[in-house]
Amino acid sequence: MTTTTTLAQEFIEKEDKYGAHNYHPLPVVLARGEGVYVWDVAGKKYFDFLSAYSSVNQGHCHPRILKAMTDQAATLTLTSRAFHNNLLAVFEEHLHQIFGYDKALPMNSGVEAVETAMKLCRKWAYEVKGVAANQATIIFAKDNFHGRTLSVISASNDPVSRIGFGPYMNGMDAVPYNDLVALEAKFAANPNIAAFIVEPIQGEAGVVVPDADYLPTVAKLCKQYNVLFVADEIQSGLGRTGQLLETYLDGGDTKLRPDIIILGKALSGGFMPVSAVLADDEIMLTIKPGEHGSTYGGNPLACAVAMESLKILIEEELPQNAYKMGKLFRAGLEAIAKKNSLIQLVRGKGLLNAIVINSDEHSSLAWDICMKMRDYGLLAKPTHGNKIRLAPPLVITEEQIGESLAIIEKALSEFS
Ligand code: IF1
Repeated sequence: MTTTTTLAQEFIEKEDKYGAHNYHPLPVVLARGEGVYVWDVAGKKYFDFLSAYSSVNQGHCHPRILKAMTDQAATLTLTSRAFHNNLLAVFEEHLHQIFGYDKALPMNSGVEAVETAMKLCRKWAYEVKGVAANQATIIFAKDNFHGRTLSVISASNDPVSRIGFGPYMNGMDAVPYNDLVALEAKFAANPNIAAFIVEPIQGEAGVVVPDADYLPTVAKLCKQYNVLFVADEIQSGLGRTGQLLETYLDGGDTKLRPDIIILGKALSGGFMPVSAVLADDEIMLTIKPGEHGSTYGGNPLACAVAMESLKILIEEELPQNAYKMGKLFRAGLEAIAKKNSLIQLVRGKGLLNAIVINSDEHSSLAWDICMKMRDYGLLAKPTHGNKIRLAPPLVITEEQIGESLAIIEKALSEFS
């Protein structure tokens, strides 16, 4: 038996009546969040194993971000970029100190930052690489997810994101993910390639971790063919996978330095849309005054929130916690998988994980399991039919991992 209270049902029906039907949410209506927990309108408490798609890495309503936000909201929120504000410079310097790129370009949503990176890549191709006007090509990986704008869905091969929204933008091409031979073949065949834009781990595709040599070789091939290596770390970055950026590849000598890094989501710890593109001068300075921007990009409120969000990640050692808790969590899932054949596969890194359910992509089983987990107090969402993403806030403790595994096991046991 599933339980959706009457009060929740009222909100769901009203949203259905007055809101666009561009989502199909799990039937739960949330009203409050704190740390790893959220509460619904009836006061029922849940573990949040989605973290707003890796945005609330710092935990819901982190008190330090709340304070930074309310202090700044009472002081100055928006100036536009027609004038300077006294936080943008500090935020940009902060990004430089943490990530080591010459410059940052702040935007709001993730997809805007992806668009910004694409514009930088094209400009760089024309002004630095010497590609003839309007000939630049950007390569993407198949099964990518980079957002919802027309140009970004032009680079998508997901029919649901794409079909019915044509005509699509030119100047893009795709290669299978985790396929270095295909990538090099593209690079060798076309001298007009500006960039390869890739997710270090494919999120929407169901948490696909590429082979260990994939990203290092991508970096090498990009250098060899004078192509920009662009990492969309919007979901994989900021501690989620057990390190500050997934392209750090567990540190040491293997640490990569993509030409462009795209950040979003957890950059504001879930408080507001804040994104940023990081690059060195050779790339960033190809865009001149007036050529790109956004009314809200770099607003002082966003700068205050983002700086505090970054400080928390580092000071609370959240990437390290994600690494440790992720290991424990996957070991627990593997143990459940040994007893319960419904889990076909456990995959992921840090606290970006997924289980593949032993059913075909069109069965409702993964959805039904998520409904059961909901009833037992844990929220997760199926993706691509038979995969369930499991990605709690990075502040989760060992004890909470244990409790969560017990809920997952109990829910699964009712289907086997
Ligand atoms: C939705 C997915 C996750 C992203 C990467 C850019 C963006 C995203 C790597 C755009 C956004 C989203 C958006 C959200 C669902 C979610 C998602 F399942 F669709 F793929 F996280 F896995 N690059 N990811 O993952 O960022 O413009 O949304 O701020 O509802 O569409 P945005």
